[in-house]
Amino acid sequence: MSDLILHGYWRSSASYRVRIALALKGVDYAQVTHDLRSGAQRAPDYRALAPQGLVPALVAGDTVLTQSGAILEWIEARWPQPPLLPADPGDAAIVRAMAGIIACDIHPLGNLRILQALRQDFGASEDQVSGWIARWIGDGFTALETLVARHCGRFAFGDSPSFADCRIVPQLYNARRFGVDLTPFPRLCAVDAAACALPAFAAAHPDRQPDADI
Ligand SMILES: N[C@@H](CCC(=O)N[C@@H](CS)C(=O)NCC(=O)O)C(=O)O
Repeated sequence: MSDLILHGYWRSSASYRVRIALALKGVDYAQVTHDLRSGAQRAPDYRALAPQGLVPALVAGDTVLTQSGAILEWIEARWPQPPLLPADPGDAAIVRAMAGIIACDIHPLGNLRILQALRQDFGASEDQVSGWIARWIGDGFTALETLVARHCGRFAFGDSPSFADCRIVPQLYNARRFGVDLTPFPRLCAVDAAACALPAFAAAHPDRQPDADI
C-alpha cells in the first residue's frame, strides 16, 4: 500500500494534473474523493488538512502538500525520472511559462466557485457563463498555441511530456466539457492527442477514476 494519498475529485483538472505526473513517474497512490458539487471540499475536516478548501492535496506521510503546481514540483524533485522539465534553465522556464498560462491565467477564471459567484452574486445567465469560460480559455489558448508552435515536437515542448502537457491535457478536457470551439488551436489539439495516447495520461483521465459517476 502506498503512503501517498491524493485528495481530489475525478473532474477536477488540477487533480488531473497531479494524477498525470504521478502516473508518468510510475508512482502508486491512494485516492480520497471530495465531491465538489456538494461542497465537500469546504467541510471543516478537509479544511483542517487543506486550508483553502480546494483539491488537490497530496498527503505524503506527515507532509501535506497543496497547490497542484507545488505538488508537481515536489513530485519532480522526489522522482526525477523521467524528467518533466528540460535540464536547460531557459527551456525549463519556457515549459513553466506554458504551464503558467493555464494554471495562473486560464484555470482560476473558470473555477467552480468563480462560476457560482457569477451566477449567484452577479445574476449571470448560463449563456453569459459559457461566454465567460470561452473568452478566457480562448484568450489563454491563443497565446499558448503560438508558444507551443514555437517549441513543440510530439509534445508541447520537444518530444517528451513535460509539466506543460500535464496542464494542457486537463485544460483541453475542461474546454471540451464546456463546449469551447478548439478549431483555432490545432497544435494544442495535436499535443493533447499525442499525450492522451500514452498509457500514463490514459490512466489519469477523469472517466477512469474510481469516483467517476459518468
Ligand atoms: N491553484 C490551485 C487551484 C485548485 C482548485 O481551484 N481546485 C478546484 C478543482 S479543479 C476546486 O477545488 N474547486 C472547488 C471550488 O471552487 O469550490 C491548484 O492548482 O491546486
